[in-house]
Amino acid sequence: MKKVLAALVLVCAAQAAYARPIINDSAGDVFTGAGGGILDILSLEVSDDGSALSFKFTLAGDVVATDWGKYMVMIDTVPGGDNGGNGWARPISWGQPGIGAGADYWIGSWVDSGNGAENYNYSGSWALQDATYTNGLISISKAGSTVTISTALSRMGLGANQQFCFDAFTSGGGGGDGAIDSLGDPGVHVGDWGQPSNAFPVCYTTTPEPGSLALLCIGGLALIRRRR
Ligand SMILES: [Ca+2]
Ligand SMILES: [Ca+2]
Ligand SMILES: [Ca+2]
Repeated sequence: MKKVLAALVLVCAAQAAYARPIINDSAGDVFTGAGGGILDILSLEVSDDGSALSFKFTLAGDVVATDWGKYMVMIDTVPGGDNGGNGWARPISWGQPGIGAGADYWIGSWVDSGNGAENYNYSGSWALQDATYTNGLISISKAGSTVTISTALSRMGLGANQQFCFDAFTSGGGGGDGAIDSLGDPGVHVGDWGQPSNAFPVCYTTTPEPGSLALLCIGGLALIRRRR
């Protein structure tokens, strides 16, 4: 019985871990103090419930008080893709060695002018597929020092229990501004506004088949109760 319980605890803990991984980044790893911390990523929380996928940035500054920052996510879901550019044509590349590497999706967002977000897909060239101001299949909100972007797993061609890799960035309002902070890079990522850079990928696995582990947890707990 103890073994069953131990296994159940592990499974349920795994389910909880799937739900909300938080990836931390260094504080102060930006070349400029412009914006009072809005360009400095402290952490990013990725989560999905089997259909909706969200990225929640926590910054070192107040994005409501100072709202000119840009928040972006570069995503690699399948072999191939763009290894040298992105949907906003900023000087930011996936830049990973090896066959098949390359960005497939690019989320770009802003928190001024009423907030907005776009999701681009790469297939030979970058094309806008979703935007807050067109089909509404992507959304964004901000509060205090957080920015949350939500879309659907299906809009990234993803399903249950699939791994994808990504990096998240901050930038300024200039079209040539690069990645001032990179979630995956603990050091100062660029030394100037327009300096080009490559992603430091981190990976995430979507939740297993909807509810399967949750059902196992509930079923297991019921079983234990009955036996007691
Ligand atoms: Ca940082
Ligand atoms: Ca790819
Ligand atoms: Ca960083």
